Amino acid sequence: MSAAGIIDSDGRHDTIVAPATAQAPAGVAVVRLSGPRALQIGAKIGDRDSHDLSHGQMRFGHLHGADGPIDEGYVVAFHAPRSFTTEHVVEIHCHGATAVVRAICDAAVHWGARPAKAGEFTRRAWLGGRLDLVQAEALLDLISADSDRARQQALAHLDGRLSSELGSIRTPLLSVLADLEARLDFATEQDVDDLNRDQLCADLSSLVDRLQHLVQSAEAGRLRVHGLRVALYGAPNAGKSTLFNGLVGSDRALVHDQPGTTRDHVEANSVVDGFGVTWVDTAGIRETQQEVEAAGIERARQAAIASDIVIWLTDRSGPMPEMPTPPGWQSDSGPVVLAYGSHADRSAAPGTHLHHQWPAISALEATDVERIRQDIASAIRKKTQAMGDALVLTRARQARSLAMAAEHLERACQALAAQMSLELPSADVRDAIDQLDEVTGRVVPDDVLEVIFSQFCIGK
Ligand SMILES: Nc1nc2c(ncn2[C@@H]2O[C@H](COP(=O)(O)OP(=O)(O)O)[C@@H](O)[C@H]2O)c(=O)[nH]1
Ligand SMILES: [Mg+2]
Repeated sequence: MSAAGIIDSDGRHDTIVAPATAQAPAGVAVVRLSGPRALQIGAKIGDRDSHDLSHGQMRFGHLHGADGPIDEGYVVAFHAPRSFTTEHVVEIHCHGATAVVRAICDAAVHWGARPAKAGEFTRRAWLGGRLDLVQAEALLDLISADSDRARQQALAHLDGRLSSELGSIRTPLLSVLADLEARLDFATEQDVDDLNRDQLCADLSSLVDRLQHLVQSAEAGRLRVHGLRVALYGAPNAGKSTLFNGLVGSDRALVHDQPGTTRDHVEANSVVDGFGVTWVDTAGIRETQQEVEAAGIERARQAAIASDIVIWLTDRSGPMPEMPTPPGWQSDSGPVVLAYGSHADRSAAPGTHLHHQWPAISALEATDVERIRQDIASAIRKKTQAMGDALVLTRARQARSLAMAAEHLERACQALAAQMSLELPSADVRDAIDQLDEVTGRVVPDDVLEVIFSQFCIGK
């Protein structure tokens, strides 16, 4: 359970190596080494004496492997503990050819390093006390940020704002626990009775409020970091694929006047108002005997359920078909549904009249597409109103733990109010602290750690 307990099942005293930059032809790539032998191995590759690798100094020269020169480039060392991992770290800046990067990694392995596992550099930074777990997760979010909101949110957590809020909840809990334990261990009946249970309950309740405020912010935080899914939904030929292409800004989905063209759903990403949006085009909903189309329609329903916002299109000029209603559209927990009447540029089909219940749009008109994008932006703003500040949770893991911490504290209050033995509130306060510690990583089960660090790629 403890940090100390996991140090060495995977050989923390090994020196690890991995490319720190993405593997693709590029002007420059960086290979990173960390561990006790990093300086010696880096010096071998840089073909110089390890004393020569002073902290933070870039050294230019040939880069060598066991079989001779590989490239020319820079070697820079960061001496423990003044490095990202708090160990000796060496970075080798070489040309970004995959063959060069591979040869440098091979050379490092030849001289005693081993290839790093996913997230292992960050894991060592955490073990070295450089980051807590909230910050390690923020780093992961920053590395994969594809919108401004995601980047700003990750940076706020990397700065430690959430960690310090959790710390300011933990500190008073520790004194409450110490007080309760002292009374249990050493006190006479008289001392126990001295306890101002009402005051203690009031203090705990204000901490519960702060925890619950954080838990409620988790939905907004998720949208900020991971973005939203917006699904297009409706009958065949409503113009979903045309609108999808307009929103995405390229001809990603096939458009055809034959109904039932879109069968599998098609996804594309863009940014709306600083938020990452995944647009999902889906198969038109209708009764069908065709097995493949029916499977597509089932996927469309699933996509609508799994989305945050549904754009529901109906051809306002056509004979009104049975309107395929998006699943869960009127439930509180379901997606926000924005309905439009499409084909606004057309007159009504013979024998029918135009349907006026929805805002009229033409998927072929750039101004209408822009208007829908604006509607989406305000729907996103409404969904994320709660998050004026950076103090939001960004992971389900964090929300679960803090909700449990709040529950423990509520139980502690109930036990205090009911004049029960102090052992009960004491155990609950301790459990609440454990939950906080699991979020920041002071105490964290190994399997949770595995999940967190395995989300990183190799070299991070
Ligand atoms: N006049 C007009 N035609 C449209 C409009 N939107 C789509 N279409 C046409 O309607 C047909 C079906 O469009 P498509 O986007 O494939 O519909 P989907 O089945 O809902 O994906 C195609 O021929 C489109 O060019 C529109 O707003 N106005
Ligand atoms: Mg389509």
